[in-house]
Amino acid sequence: MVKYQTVAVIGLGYIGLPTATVLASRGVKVIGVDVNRHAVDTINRGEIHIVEPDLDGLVRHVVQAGNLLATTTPLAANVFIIAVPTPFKDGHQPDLSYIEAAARAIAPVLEKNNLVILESTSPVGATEQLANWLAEVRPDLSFPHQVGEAADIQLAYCPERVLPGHVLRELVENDRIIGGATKRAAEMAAELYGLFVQGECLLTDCRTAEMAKLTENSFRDVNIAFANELSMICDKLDINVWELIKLANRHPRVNILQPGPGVGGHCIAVDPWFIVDSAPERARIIRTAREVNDSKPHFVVDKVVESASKYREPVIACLGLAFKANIDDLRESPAVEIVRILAAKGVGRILAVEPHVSELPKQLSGSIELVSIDEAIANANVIVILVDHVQFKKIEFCQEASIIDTRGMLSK
Ligand code: SAJ
Repeated sequence: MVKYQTVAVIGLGYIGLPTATVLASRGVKVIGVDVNRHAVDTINRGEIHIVEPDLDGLVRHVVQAGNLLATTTPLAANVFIIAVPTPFKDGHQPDLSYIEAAARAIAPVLEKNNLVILESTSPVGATEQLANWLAEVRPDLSFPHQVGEAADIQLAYCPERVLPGHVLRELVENDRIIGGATKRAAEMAAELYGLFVQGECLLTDCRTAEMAKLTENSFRDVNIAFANELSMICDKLDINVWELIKLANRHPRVNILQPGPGVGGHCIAVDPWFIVDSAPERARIIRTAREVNDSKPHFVVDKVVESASKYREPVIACLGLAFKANIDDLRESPAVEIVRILAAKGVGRILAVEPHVSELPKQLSGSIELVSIDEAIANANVIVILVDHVQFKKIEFCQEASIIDTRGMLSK
């Protein structure tokens, strides 16, 4: 490892920080860049501003060893890895403004023979757009879309595919798709990822790599939508969907995923829209799956309203706010959405339980009370299981309360 003495990672969030840290742990000098001064200061103290198991110890180690330095402005490096968010705008169109800002920030320090890697989940064509933005600021340098292999600056698209909560293990063990703007770019990027990836590095072009990332998350979304649709059909037909799925999955070629209160997180609930936006008239199943999954929280709300109507003064305990079990992440969480709608409808007294947070998120402030498991169970006449956190599996539910189990926790 002599070629990549210095790597700059732009965006020190859930993906950028672990990537910077793992690279630094392999002896690479890493400059971590983030516009968030608080994040930069925290990392330079050897601490972290996000929740991810085991990351804190590794960050402390690489910062103390002098291999990771965080800053708010990019410095010169051999490789630049961009790992910034790509949310969507109104109308579900991808918002590439963070990538553009990253491009404009690194352009002034680019040097001949640099490699720029985009890791952010992006619509097809984003890497070429990135090259255009860089070329605009640096007409003195050549880029692959202008001169191909001979370009001064090489570009690659290498999507992350790690599961939150298991990031450090999956960063190393997962296979990695490496899309090069040129063959040379793909080979350069593969050499870099080869420093820490034990899985296989699979080389392709940028557009295929961009689409692969979107495809993986859409595959998951479509399959969860199938499970969620089944759960709503089974509710009507008075069939236990969890038992049904368990039985159907005994077929050697059937593998149905689990229904839930809806799909959350900032990936699976977002990425399929990038495909829909690129080919609206063709992406019919992908769009419908999004709509089915987005409709599930409303279905759950209707069930709660129906149950609550049996009580004069309903007290509703909502168990879990995170977007999935055993994490603290509330982003795009269907549980948060359900609790918010219930409160807005004034269905009753709402008690929320979330062992991973100490205060309610802004959108739930007001009449909702954040309480302990015991307090919720003791007072509720309607209990809604929204997340199957390990803490909830130990609860002894009283017979009298009405229970709405969106995760099938009690059926498994
Ligand atoms: N969910 C269900 N039923 C299931 C599985 C999941 O309702 O059977 C729900 C979860 O409760 C959650 C949502 O789907 O609300 C997403 O959870 P997840 O665990 O499936 O995925 P994420 O969002 O944590 O991470 C995904 C992963 N992608 C795939 O598995 C294809 C991860 O590998 C990606 O790196 C990540 O998105 C990303 O960053 O794109």
